[in-house]
Amino acid sequence: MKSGDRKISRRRLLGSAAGATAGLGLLHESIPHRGAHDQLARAAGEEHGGRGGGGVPSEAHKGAGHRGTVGRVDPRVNGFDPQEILRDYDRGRVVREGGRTIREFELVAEDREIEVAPGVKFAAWTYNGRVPGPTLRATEGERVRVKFVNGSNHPHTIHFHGIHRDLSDGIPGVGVGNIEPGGSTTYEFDALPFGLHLYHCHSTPLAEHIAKGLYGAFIIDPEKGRPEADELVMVMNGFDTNFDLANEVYAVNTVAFAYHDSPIQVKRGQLVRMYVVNILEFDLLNSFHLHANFFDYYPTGTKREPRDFTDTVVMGQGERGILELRFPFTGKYMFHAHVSEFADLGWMGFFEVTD
Ligand SMILES: [Cu+2]
Repeated sequence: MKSGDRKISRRRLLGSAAGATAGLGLLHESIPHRGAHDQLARAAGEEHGGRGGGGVPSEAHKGAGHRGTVGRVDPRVNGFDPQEILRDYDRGRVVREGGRTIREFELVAEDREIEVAPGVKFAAWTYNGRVPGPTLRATEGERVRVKFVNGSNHPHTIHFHGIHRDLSDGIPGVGVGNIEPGGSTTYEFDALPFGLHLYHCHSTPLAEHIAKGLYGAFIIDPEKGRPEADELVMVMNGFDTNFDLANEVYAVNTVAFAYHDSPIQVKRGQLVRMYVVNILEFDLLNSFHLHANFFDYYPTGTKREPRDFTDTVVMGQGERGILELRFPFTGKYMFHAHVSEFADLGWMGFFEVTD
């Protein structure tokens, strides 16, 4: 292979079927991730050292023993905390009109610099100042009314996944179309079907408007509800920090290694329900793998019966699903993208299970 072939760009790989087939082996090397690798892996050396003797070190359940970052992202600087995003649901304001329940939400687009890994700043576009935007939650059959205010310097929309009229679809050129800076509109539709959906900006260039941070999870609960559980929202995302149309940082809920540094606390034996959304841009696939356990998997959450009993799910862009499980043992259990490169670049964390 000529050395010049190695400079093939990720965009060109994806743009050509023949190139993609021939180039899959090249993909990893051709992604300009080196700088971020070095930056994110700096801490790895110390944690891996000094345990050559075999046997389980006494601190095995305390230390992660895996690469992470030097330092932490201060949630006060970002104005949002991945730990809180996990269990933070916006159920809107309920009003009754003509015998119907209406849920009113308000989303404001805002340009805002956020920190996605310690010292790694990203000029984000946000809904309500956070990435991902608020997790909106309604019940099947209710009316949803979303007031959208564009406080950003760019035109934006909100496009909801679901079943609704074209006029409420939130895309340029249909209905109210793009909302200009300083403008506002209201989207209204019925909450259908029940399941796990998402919302995101649909202005062009589309990949940029999504990758900058304008997205969030949208849960429609079945009318009869779901069994009581500890419910967690995980939006799998990534950040192109050097404008090369590829991600340098990967995460769940935006901050690289957030749940590596502060494991998600869950109780042994309790039903845990994860709402997992893949909103990654620039990479065709993402995945979710859990260690030492299996889960029931409900793709898009639209059926009452699980499709799979597995420990790994692969998701394309915009795919999402509900994962249900119980942890039978106490301890620390890793979860990460089984696209292993993403795990090294931030998409890795732990559950800490206690009695
Ligand atoms: Cu936008």
